[in-house]
Amino acid sequence: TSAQIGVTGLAVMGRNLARNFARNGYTVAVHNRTASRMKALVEEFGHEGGFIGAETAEEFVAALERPRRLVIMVKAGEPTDAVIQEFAPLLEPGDMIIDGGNAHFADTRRRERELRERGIHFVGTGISGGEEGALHGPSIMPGGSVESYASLGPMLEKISAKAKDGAPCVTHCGPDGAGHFVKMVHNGIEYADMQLIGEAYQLLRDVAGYSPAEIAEIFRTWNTGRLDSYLIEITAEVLSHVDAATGKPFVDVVVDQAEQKGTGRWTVQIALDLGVPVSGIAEAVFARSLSGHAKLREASQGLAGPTAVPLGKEEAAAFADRVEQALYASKIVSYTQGFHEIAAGSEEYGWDIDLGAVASIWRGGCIIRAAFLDRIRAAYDARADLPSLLSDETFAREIAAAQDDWREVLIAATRQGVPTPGFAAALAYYDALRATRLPAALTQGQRDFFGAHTYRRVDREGTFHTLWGGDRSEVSA
Ligand code: NBP
Repeated sequence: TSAQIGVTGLAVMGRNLARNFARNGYTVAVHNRTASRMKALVEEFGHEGGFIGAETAEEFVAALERPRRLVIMVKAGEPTDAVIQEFAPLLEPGDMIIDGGNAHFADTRRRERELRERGIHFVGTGISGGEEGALHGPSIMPGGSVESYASLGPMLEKISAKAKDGAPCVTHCGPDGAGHFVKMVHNGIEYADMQLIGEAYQLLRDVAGYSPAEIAEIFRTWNTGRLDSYLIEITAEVLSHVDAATGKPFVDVVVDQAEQKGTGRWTVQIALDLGVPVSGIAEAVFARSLSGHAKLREASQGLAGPTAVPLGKEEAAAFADRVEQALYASKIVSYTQGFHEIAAGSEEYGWDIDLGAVASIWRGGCIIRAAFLDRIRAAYDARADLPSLLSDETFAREIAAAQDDWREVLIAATRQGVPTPGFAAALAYYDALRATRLPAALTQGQRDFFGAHTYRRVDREGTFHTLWGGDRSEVSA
């Protein structure tokens, strides 16, 4: 017998992905640099389905039916290149290498180009959902050739998460690096979502005066409404958890320094290159890095500012409702910014990414799965060339209804000295987009003054420069 698919790299992700394929009836060849991991997998889970354990690269490749489908699940970066170099010489034209790691899309583009020259399809694939997702059904974002998707698509659809309407959470995002790009922005949006939830928590705690257990209940209630999502659900779980050793709320015994692995940072770096304002995602990345600057924070403990005075009971409940509005409005803005980045990447690299399909495959399996994504899909289905999610009538109407509360929450936060960079960046983005005039006109004037960078006028075609150092007359530039 031969295997329909092979997985090399059998740490948590690869092992669970291999089991997922096997549980869905596929025969899976399994391989790992250190063979003991492979043996442990076959020993422990061999009963779950058809596994073919391979100790060497040659055995592994020989076990695969042709054209071969070979999934790499190793640590992203150099290990991925090392594995490609090991296997590519053993493959034949038409074979497929699927990289399911968290690769940078630029690396994926390079690898795809190099392998294409040898006739091998390289399918950079974003996989979200952590180890549980890998086992029970992740959200899958493959790039690569249309041809490779014709062969792989049905298998990926089988092992993927399914949305509530039964649709598989996988779509061919576009050629070469499109899948990893979409996964990168997914993670950026995840950062923003988490930051906004964190700010909502802090406001409910410091301004409203609720305990973590009470806030958990509030999040549980929110989770039955339009904020229904995995992240809100787990937030309630984390907040209601009590530390066994001290009896204190778990959230109070954890060091408040957030870590990151880099995909959020990439989202912002690439957005800067593409000229896309993802201020909400950027604030989320910066908020994590600020939290980690322990010495800087220590040195700043004496700085002046108000001490938050918690509200009374009735006011607190009303305030919590306002925070829900602010959170929802800010969330719409984060997704608006994230989808703008995907649209810009798609344009820059000629990927032709279907934004509605992306929203659709994030509805299940992944960390940002949420009822809300149905609405985003509907917005793009109604109008594929939607200039921005904020141009969608439904979202615009919801923000219109939320904006007074959104502003009130930020006023309260500012007055009480509670940092809310995510909420504030989202509102600033919204107000800047709405503005009929921006101070960018002044910026242009300054640039023309110090650098003769020229400007355009509102009333005439052309480019102009004012002779600032002379008689200040205007000349055509
Ligand atoms: P790790 O990222 O911890 O990688 C461990 C695996 O890489 C092991 O199988 C290891 O083999 C192999 N490996 C390394 Br390290 N260097 C190698 C080399 N030079 N040649 C061959 N193999 C090498 O595993 P993971 O947490 O399962 O993640 C796998 C991929 O999935 C990563 O790219 C990750 O970013 C991505 N991802 C992870 C998650 C998650 O929740 N963990 C979610 C989504 C995506 P060994 O056993 O011989 O050391």
